[in-house]
Amino acid sequence: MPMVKPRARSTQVVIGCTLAAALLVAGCGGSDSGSAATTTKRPHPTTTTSQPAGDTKPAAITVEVNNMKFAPADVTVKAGDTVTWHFADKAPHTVQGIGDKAMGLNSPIIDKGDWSYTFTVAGTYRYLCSLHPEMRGTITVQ
Ligand SMILES: [Cu+2]
Repeated sequence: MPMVKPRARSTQVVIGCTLAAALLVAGCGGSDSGSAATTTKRPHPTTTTSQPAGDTKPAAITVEVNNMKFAPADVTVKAGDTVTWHFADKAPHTVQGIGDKAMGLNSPIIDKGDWSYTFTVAGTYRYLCSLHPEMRGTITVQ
């Protein structure tokens, strides 16, 4: 099978153009993609089972892991919600559940980055950092 050597120079040019295009897009991107508030008043009462948007949507909750602590340490979520731990400390940490109930809560050792867990069963989940057991938090799932 004949080997075709990639032409490094042209590849770099392509990457350069792509970056430039990306920067241009980012620079011009002024469109507000945030969730626009939907109309709250409806002239006609909506029928029965449809729930207002937002109530059933799983929430995204972030716990900051920094300065040797979880913040907020105590979080209350609904069943089905996903909690993301955002690791940004100088030291690596873990999220380690305490007791049988929280056994599934078991992150690797993370230096920087995110780790998420979706809570599907109601209850109280206590956890700590296995490297710094004084770092503790609680997730209450309703
Ligand atoms: Cu730690």
